[in-house]
Order: sequence, then structure tokens, then C-alpha cells
Amino acid sequence: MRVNTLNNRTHWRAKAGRPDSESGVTILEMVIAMLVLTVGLLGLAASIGYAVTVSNMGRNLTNTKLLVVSLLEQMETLRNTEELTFGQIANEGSVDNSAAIRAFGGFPSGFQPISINPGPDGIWGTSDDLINPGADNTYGTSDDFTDPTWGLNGFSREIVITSLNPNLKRIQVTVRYPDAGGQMRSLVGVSYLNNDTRSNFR
Ligand SMILES: [Ca+2]
Repeated sequence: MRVNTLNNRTHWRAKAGRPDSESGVTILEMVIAMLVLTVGLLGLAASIGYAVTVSNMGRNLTNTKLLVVSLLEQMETLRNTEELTFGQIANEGSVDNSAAIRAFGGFPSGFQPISINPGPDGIWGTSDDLINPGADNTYGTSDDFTDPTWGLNGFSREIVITSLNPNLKRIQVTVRYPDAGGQMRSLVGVSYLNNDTRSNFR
């Protein structure tokens, strides 16, 4: 009797596991499966697009931060190396050239293009930044020309230098930049410059 029961059970299991002619995937099941897969893939595609947008946004912001900080640091370097006197680190119209070896025009007010080169004066942020030395690669010759292609596309920069007292200046640099969506944004950096190079070079 016992042997029979076992045999019966084995037979039943084998039958259940065997595919019969009616089994398989119906079209409806397949359509639902493809629908689920499509929704999943669409979600994935959307998230990739979003990731690229955020990444571009981050890159522009990082570049802009570097543009702001490098200009603020240039002011400190100009003072420390005495390439400009403290009185010369000023906007156009407020420059004090009295104690200087060579005259300096100052940094133009308002938003200006950001050049990839500092121009003949070697100082970034002045009105000669877009001057290309031409084929001879020498500034001050007749083939010099203003090269708008040196300006960073979509970027502009404003430098505002305020004299707080005879020995302290506030320097504000604003860079306008396009974000990933093409919208203009701006980043402002402020530093304070004192009239003292001794701690660095003397
Ligand atoms: Ca320049």
C-alpha cells in the first residue's frame, strides 16, 4: 500500500511539471510585459537626461567660480609683486598713478567680455584683453587687431573696486554665465585688499 501511494505522488508531480499544449505566453501578457519594460526604459532615459543637465550645470558653475577666484587672486598678486601700486588697483577714472613707474588705465566698469588672454598689459580684466598680436605675435605692431573670438561665449565679468579707506579696498567680481538650460546666472565674489605687501615679500 505504501509503495503505491509514493508512486501516485510521483506521477502527479511529473504531470504538473510537464508543459502541455495550452501553456505559454499570451499576447496580452506580452503586451503588458513590454509596457512595463517601456515605462522602465523611459524612466531610465529621463534620468540620464537629467544627470547630463545637472553635470553641465555643475561644470559651468565650477568654471565660473574659477573665473571669479582667479581674478581676485590676480589683484593680490599685482599688489604683492608691485606690478601695480595700491593706488593703481582701481576702476577706470579712479586710478592714482602718482607713485607708479608706468601709468595704468584701470579696470573698466560694467560687464565686459572675458578673454582667454590678458592682452598687451599682461593684466586680466582690462580693456586690452581682446587685442590679438596678429601674425607676428608681437604686441604694438601694425597687425594687432581686436579678436572677439577670444571672449568666452556667453560669459561676462564686472569688476567693482571700492576704496574703503586709504589702506583698504573692497574688490567685487561678478561673472555672468549661461546655465545648462541657457538661462543667465551670475556669481559674485568679494575680497578685501590692504596696502601691505611686507608680510609676503619683505
Ligand atoms: Ca589686459
